Amino acid sequence: MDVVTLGESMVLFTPETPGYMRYASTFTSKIAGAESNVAVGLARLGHHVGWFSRLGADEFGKKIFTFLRGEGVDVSKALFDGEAPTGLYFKEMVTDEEINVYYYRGNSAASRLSPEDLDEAYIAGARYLHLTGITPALSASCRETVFKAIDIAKQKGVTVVFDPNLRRKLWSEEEARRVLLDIVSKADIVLPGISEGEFLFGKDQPEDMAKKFIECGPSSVVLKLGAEGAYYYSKHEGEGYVPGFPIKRVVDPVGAGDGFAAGFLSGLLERLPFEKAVQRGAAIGAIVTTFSGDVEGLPDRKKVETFIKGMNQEDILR
Ligand code: KDG
Repeated sequence: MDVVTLGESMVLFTPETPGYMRYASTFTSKIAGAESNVAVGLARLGHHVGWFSRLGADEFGKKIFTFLRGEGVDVSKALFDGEAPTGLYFKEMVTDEEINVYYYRGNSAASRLSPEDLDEAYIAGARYLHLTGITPALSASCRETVFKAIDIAKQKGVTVVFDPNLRRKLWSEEEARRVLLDIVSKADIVLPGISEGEFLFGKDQPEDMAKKFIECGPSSVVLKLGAEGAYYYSKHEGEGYVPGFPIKRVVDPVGAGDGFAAGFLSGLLERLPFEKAVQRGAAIGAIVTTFSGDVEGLPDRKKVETFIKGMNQEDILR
């Protein structure tokens, strides 16, 4: 397996009309979840990727399972939990600028994920273990699962890639800061957004902030700078800025970071120069924002290569 990831996937409901959700009468249902978004992104690029979590033994759990399997993600380690439901999430697009998310995931099946659910051989067989800061926010057992997965990866020489993915609705600031920093210190590569860097270390220039991450332990950090692109610093691969890709209109920014992670990991898997891997991440992050939904815009290989070359941009930039 190229990449193994774990974490909660949910059914996402989006009102079909903009405005406050209380006035919405029809909703579209989609699939979401940071880690499975990354898995779908990698699968669309042709990589072997496994995702697991606990799903409710309900229709929504089956919907997620079927969808991810259809995308070519290995779901053989996913578990169905008859004692708790699949989590749900609603994305309210009040205006183009104001997007709110509402979670219905407390005590979900995924929040019952526990260290005993981990298959050591499955993790050991991957080149990369991808984790986000959402999972440790879900419950104590989820947090223990994340730390155990990291221990397994480290023992087996699997590279740990961590996206802090701060979700303030899920836990207190103090707890989030403490736990996220603990995971950063154990990860090999971290993929924070600039605002997450500010949350963890205070306001700073990207270069200085990257150094603070590196001082914690990882060998590489890629700081996502939104429309500005990214700044990377790696002990072995050097440092530099990668410019962002201009797009005409952001339709839905949610999931861009996961697209970035998928593109970046894909570049590493293909042993592209580090800068090119970051560039692929930035390109996919940009493409994703031009589609509604968290996984809908994740491109296949041809599309991302065309986008990076800047050919036929009119077809892609909407
Ligand atoms: O990164 C996008 C995710 O935030 C979204 O798909 C849902 O996993 C999710 C979460 O916890 O917000």
